[in-house]
Amino acid sequence: NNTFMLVFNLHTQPFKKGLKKKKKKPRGGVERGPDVIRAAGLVEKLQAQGCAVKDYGNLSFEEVVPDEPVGRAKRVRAVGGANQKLAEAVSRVKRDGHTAVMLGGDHSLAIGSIHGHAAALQSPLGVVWVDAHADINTPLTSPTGNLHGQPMSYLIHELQSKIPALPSFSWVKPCVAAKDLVYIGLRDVDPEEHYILKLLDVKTFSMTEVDRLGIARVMEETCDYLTAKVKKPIHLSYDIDAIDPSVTPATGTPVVGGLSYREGVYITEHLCQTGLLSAVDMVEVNPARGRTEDEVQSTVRTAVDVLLGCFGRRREGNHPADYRMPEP
Ligand code: 6HN
Ligand code: MN
Ligand code: MN
Ligand code: MN
Repeated sequence: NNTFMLVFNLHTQPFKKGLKKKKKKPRGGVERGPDVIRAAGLVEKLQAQGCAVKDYGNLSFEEVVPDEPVGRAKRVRAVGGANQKLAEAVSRVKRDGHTAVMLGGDHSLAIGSIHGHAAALQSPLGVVWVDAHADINTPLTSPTGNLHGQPMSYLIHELQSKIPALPSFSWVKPCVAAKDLVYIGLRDVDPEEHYILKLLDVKTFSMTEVDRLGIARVMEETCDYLTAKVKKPIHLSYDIDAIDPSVTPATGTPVVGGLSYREGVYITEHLCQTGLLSAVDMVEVNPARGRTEDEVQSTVRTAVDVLLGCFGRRREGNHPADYRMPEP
């Protein structure tokens, strides 16, 4: 059966100042995503559906102090160094022939995750980016300086000339062609990002297209588009904020009008059936952003169900291939 590896934890956003001062016990930020996803039983549930899982544990990263902003870009050295480590780990896992699952942490981990995945392949990969956001700001277009809004810009060949040299980023080489990227779920795209998407003619299924076409057609077109010439391995980068905040509120940058739970799960059921899914990021689950325990649990359970869908869970039901009914 399938063999999978888990799990990396990468948090690249600064710890919120003042968190410690609050009387309420701090619940941790986005760096606690992997542990709450584990606590929700991800590994056991994957095993129960027939997957061999190895949990590689959390990667640990060095704090870099000071890590002064470079232009507007924040925490560049920490994020660059952490992603280099992540890229090497992902490459190793891919070379061993496993499907890689990266748990975040925030979306800046896609730099190392996709880079490491691409480095291990002999051929190009396709990227399916499920997100309310395009995360394709360059360090120079970013309105916030947050690196979680920028990962795709470092990875796209066609943007290479627009990326300034940054400390701890010299190892990053573009590894994805603009035509091998598909977005699903967009609804909060910066003007500069919109310009980039149009300039590079990137395939996008914003929430408008999800409304117009329905998720089934969006997924058919996504896979037809990515596999038109050759069947490429697919890297799924899934930001939990793609799903509507009524379902997954515990995330850093929620945006109204998102995917339903059913659409969110359908995406993974469809990608699983292609047999091309080669690596998955699940990012931006932030337990500290849930206002109640129910909000946290709803977010985490949805993230787990999305991942189970990537690895064979079907809503019609499943049974092991060797199941035999008990004889009376
Ligand atoms: N995410 N476009 C904004 C920025 O800061 O560049 C928001 C990015 C949000 C990133 O969580 O997907
Ligand atoms: Mn984030
Ligand atoms: Mn994102
Ligand atoms: Mn997002």
